[in-house]
Amino acid sequence: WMDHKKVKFYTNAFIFHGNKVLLGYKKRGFGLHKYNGFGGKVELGETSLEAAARELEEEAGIKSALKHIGILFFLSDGEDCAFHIDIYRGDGFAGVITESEEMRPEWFSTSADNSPDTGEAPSIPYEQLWETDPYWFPYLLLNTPFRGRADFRMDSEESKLLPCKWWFG
Ligand code: 6OG
Repeated sequence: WMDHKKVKFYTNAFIFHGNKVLLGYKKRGFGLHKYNGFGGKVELGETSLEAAARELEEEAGIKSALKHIGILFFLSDGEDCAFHIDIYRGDGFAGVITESEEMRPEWFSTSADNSPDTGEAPSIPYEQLWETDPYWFPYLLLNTPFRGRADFRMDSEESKLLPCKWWFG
């Protein structure tokens, strides 16, 4: 039985520089008040890579040679759409990082320990990412391709969609 009739395609791009990763604090819309990579919906007539580059420039003001590194597939109870998210990694960037109406970009340290060489960058705020991100972030940080799937279900206590089954690797 298949009750998810449509798949929506999204992108998410993470920019690395030295031992830091750039995340955006979401100021509006989906994933409000969470940190995430830069991305959005793949529009009709563009490829996923084109969408990723466009969204990175719209939301952070920069360009980067993006490399496809992961695929996420999410199903949610009560939604007739499944989500396919292409994850991209960019090492280095061109342009000036600019806050947009949607995202406030901030650097975070990729080293587990907060050693002096990471400068002032705080460590990755895992508690402010999407719930399943901590499962695949290690692959992203190690520059290792990955894919994963999670099923979200309405949690009656927290009254929000939370992952109930997942697999990443
Ligand atoms: P707009 O509709 O605001 O784009 N997105 C997720 N990202 C992560 N890391 N984990 C999830 O777990 C996500 N679900 C959706 C895809 C929405 C952005 O949110 C991402 C898009 O980049 C559930 O333009």
